[in-house]
Amino acid sequence: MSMKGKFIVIDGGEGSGKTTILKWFAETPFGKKFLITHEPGGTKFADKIRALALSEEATRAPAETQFGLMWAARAEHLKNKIIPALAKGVNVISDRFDSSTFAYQIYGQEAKHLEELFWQTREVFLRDRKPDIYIFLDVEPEIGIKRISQNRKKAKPLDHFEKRSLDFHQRVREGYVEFFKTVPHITIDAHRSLKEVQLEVSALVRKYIRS
Ligand code: Z5A
Repeated sequence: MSMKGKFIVIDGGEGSGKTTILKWFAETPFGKKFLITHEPGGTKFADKIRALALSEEATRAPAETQFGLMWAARAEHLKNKIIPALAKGVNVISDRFDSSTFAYQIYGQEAKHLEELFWQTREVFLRDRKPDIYIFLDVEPEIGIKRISQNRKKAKPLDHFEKRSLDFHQRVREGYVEFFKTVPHITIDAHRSLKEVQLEVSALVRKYIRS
């Protein structure tokens, strides 16, 4: 089966702006042509797994549990939403993907023993459906956390990952840097104003889709 659509992932730590930027992008004339989706979740069943993974009860769940839940949700999302769109020639952008599992479970939750299993699972689950490019919105955890704790509390309560220590979020950032040594990616400096980051993301996507 030939895959015509391009598969782009946008990822980064807390408050890097992914969600805000994708919401804006989805409303632009260019953005309307994309399937914009997110993880964990993206389908009805994957959203149920998301609810489990982010529930209070999961606060103390070990990395192995979260690793399994995230990959289960991803398999659903990929098979039932992403692959059908790509096959129809639709370009897909996912807010978070396997880069988040590497950063949060293996680095954030300190489970380096899962690293080999991560790459094996990635090969078996994604096969020829690996993202074409990852856009990494890089921001210092201190700054990202400040953004979400100032602006987000009322609209959407913080989940148990967001409530973790600064050390956790620093490890997550290290995890992203490590992951991106292996896959095609573009790093964007997300310390700048939302407008600047937004315009850079949009220009990059445009350039990438045309190339
Ligand atoms: N998780 C995992 O552990 N393993 C996995 O495999 C996957 C996920 C896939 C839920 O994710 C959690 O699941 C997540 C990782 C874990 N844990 N946490 N935390 P989610 O995607 O549902 O939630 P999130 O990504 O953390 O939150 P978010 O709302 O999507 O945040 P964001 O995209 O990073 O930021 P934002 O909502 O766009 O922006 C936050 C605020 O900052 C907002 O008020 C903006 O206006 C402001 N902002 C953003 N950019 C700027 C700039 N440049 N300047 C000033 N202010 C800004």
